[in-house]
Amino acid sequence: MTRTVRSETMEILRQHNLTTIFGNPGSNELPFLQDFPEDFQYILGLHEGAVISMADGFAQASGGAAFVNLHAASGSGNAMGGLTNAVYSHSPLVITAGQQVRSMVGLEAMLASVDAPTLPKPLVKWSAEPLCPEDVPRSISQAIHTALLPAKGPVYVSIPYDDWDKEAPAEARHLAGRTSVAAQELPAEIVQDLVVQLNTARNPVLVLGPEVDADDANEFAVALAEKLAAPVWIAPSPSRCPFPTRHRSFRGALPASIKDISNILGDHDLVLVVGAPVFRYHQYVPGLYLQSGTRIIHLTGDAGEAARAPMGDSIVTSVRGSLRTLAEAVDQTSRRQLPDLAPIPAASEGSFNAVHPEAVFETLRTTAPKGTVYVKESTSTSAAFWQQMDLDGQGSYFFPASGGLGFGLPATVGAQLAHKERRVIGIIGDGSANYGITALWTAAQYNVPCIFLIMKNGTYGALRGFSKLLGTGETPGLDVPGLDFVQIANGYGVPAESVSTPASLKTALNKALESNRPSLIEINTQFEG
Ligand code: TZD
Ligand code: CA
Repeated sequence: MTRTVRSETMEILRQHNLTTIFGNPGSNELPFLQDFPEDFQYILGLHEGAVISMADGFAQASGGAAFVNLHAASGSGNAMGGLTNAVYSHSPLVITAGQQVRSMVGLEAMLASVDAPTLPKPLVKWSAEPLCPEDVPRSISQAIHTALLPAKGPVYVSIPYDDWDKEAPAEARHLAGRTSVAAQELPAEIVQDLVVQLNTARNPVLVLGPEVDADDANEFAVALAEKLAAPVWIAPSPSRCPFPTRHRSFRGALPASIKDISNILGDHDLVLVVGAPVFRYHQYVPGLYLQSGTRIIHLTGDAGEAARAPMGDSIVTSVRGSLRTLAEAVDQTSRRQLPDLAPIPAASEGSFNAVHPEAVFETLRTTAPKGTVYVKESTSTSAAFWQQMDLDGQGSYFFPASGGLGFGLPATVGAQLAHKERRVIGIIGDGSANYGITALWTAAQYNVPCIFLIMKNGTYGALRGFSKLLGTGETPGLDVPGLDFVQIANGYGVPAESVSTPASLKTALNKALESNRPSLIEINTQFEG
């Protein structure tokens, strides 16, 4: 049987375990999907924003790559917002898009993607349109290896649809089985130097980022913190939870302003930042980047993060490998162990007919099983979340890594597709839900048993917070009244109910946990502006 560009490509995908395809098709993509192999599954999303974020949630929860197939420029354009998150979560998304037939791109026929590789730049690591059909399989292979080599991230390949039936070059047979590995262990002399600095620091502190969790290095972070008896902060604007939140070292998520961070770190002579940028600021509150007497050592797998940091000494290395090595090599400190954490405070009372966000999270903590995976996209409730939750273990928390809304609801579906054992609960704002709402349909049709909690406070709460910070007062476009998520969910085929008290939330949550279908709970929540 002659090997076609299509069959060779499918074999490469199969060898890389990329047999789940997230997509939304158009005419340009149908020839790729023709003769769809039985060992592959196609997950249809109804809008490309949902497609890309489902794939992102799937990739992050599974720890592997995810394959995406979009429709030319219009489909790729719809996915661009989601792509901003995938860049900063270092999600290895292998994104392909169908192109018009080669002979009709130049004359700009309908659905030709003019200068296709330029479209997703600068968001992707690599973007290409193979110069001839014979180079399609190798380009797909290059895309996969590029996405997975450090720093991981999304890539994009545009493929003219008349390429798929062409005969593949015989030498393409080398592609499917090949491997590429980054061996980035720290050399002994660097380890030695780091160990001396950590052993002799007077008051060291750890700042841990999402890459610790992505690299499954959480246990080594705990071991290092215990040997140093050091407090641990999660790096600002956290998109993952790299450290158990009820560990005595845990201090919470760092605030995201220049001034607040240097104030907190100013108590320490040595700051070890691992697996995060230095730093991912958000609110602009100017001040010192770093107080005198504080030094930063920065370990990251991302050379870009190392290069753009405004202070500190960076080492580009494997986060997992370096944390494991350091946890083993540093001395057990003679400083006193840190005291136990104070007990979690009781949740604040909500008002009549509205649950306080703290009570939502308290209910989750006391009702959902251990090992539950949380995807969160409710922007005004972060403080309540970190105060109330008890997160432990790798891969238990995901938040849009670049703050682009539309991640949460689809990523809940994608993460649940990756997890057979762990239940995934999406905590989604009534504003955020709308950017990825069509993923409800995918959850219903593929019977993905995730649970969506819609935090309905009627407003873009975070923006009300920002309007205070910026002194902009009452501006238009801040409220979102008149949304009925029970009806919306029913329309997409997901059973739903609305609750207004912690007790009814608990009942609804237990019911959702017992069912093996997706469900949505709309929670009337209180907004404290
Ligand atoms: N559009 C997109 C794609 N991403 C964004 N981040 C915004 C707009 C701006 N934005 C924020 O940064 S937070 C927010 C918006 C609109 C409000 C989200 O409201 P919510 O959550 O109801 O989801 P809270 O808890 O009420 O803040
Ligand atoms: Ca809201």
